[in-house]
Amino acid sequence: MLSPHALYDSAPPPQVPVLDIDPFSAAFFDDPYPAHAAMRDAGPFVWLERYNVGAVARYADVREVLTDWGRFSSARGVGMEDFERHGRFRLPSLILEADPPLHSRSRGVLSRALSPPVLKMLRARFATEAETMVEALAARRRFDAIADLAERYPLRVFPDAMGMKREGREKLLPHAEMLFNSFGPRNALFEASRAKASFEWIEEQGRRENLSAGLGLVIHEAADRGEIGHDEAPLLVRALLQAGLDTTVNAIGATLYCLARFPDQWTRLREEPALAKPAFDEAIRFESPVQTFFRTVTRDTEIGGAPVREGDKILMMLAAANRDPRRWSEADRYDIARSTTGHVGFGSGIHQCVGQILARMEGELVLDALLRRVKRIRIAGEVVRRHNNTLRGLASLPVEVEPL
Ligand code: 4IA
Repeated sequence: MLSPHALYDSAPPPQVPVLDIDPFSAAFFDDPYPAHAAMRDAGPFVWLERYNVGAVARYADVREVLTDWGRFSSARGVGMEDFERHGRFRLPSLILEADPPLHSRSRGVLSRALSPPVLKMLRARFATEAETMVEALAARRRFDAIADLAERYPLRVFPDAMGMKREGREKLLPHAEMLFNSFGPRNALFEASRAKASFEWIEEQGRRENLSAGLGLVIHEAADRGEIGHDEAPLLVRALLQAGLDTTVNAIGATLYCLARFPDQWTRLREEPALAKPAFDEAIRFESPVQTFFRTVTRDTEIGGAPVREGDKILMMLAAANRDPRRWSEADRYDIARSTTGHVGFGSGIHQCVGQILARMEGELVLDALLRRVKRIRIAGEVVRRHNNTLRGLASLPVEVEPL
């Protein structure tokens, strides 16, 4: 059945399995795992008839699409809309929605802005904030692991690190909510979040006069050196503001949800606190805070022997790849001691998350602080899921902790 939000009317390519799955529906968000398995088992390349887009869900094929930017382009948008057919509803990102050579130049600037020596200077402040926050929460015993920690911690450290002005910071998460919904269809979820945010506001935040010392100004300084245009700097600051907050919120949220749900893994982590970083990465594999992204096919080709046509959109099921039993043993088990190398929760190839060192630093510091203050974590109320076309996470996770 065709969705009222479908943007394409192309027929499925011959011999490609056609599925009636809607990866942007409430039922899917509540339990995506049976649908992930159905998509993986149907074949290497499948067709989603509700939207008339292709999809890959097996690890090997998701990796293939992620790592071949020549055949699978980002420049026509990584959401369901094709910039060439549907126009641009906002200024495209100079990094996310670009191919080489434009992408490479943007990427160079952002990876220098987020390089290990820069992040090392942030680490002490990030650690102190994690300690202070967790100390107060441990004393309270009962709190909401999402609102009071997974959201509050990145909101405390990230806008400051960017050098963002104080006024309007409460708009960052509603903006991200809309942005990540906008990669899917124009469904009710997107419309509701659009009513609460604006694209103009985020663009202004990247302008030099709205920034003080921090990562944002580092990007403007790259423009002073001629590495990028002065008109491009605000858009690259926007990229970090859009990509750097809600993702870490949901990654930290996923980690806390895993450790509260699987107490044996919390015990294991207490025995070996050096597993904090792997525990965070395994939560990203297990929950995949960023569930999906699209590419646009640049020329007729094939995936796993199936015909793939120029101009079609392909949905990459990152979350399904991260639990593909063809790649992972006991894929549905959260295991902090496993090797998570190769998970696609941060993507793969030239677009792989440029902020992953910063994200891992935040995750590790929150866990370090918890390990120093907390003996046990248990779920102490109703777990409420948050629905978003791209992000997977919770709206509420009431917990009770036993302080050390
Ligand atoms: C950008 C994939 C997600 C984390 C992301 C969102 C926005 C941008 C980049 C990445 O605006 O460039």
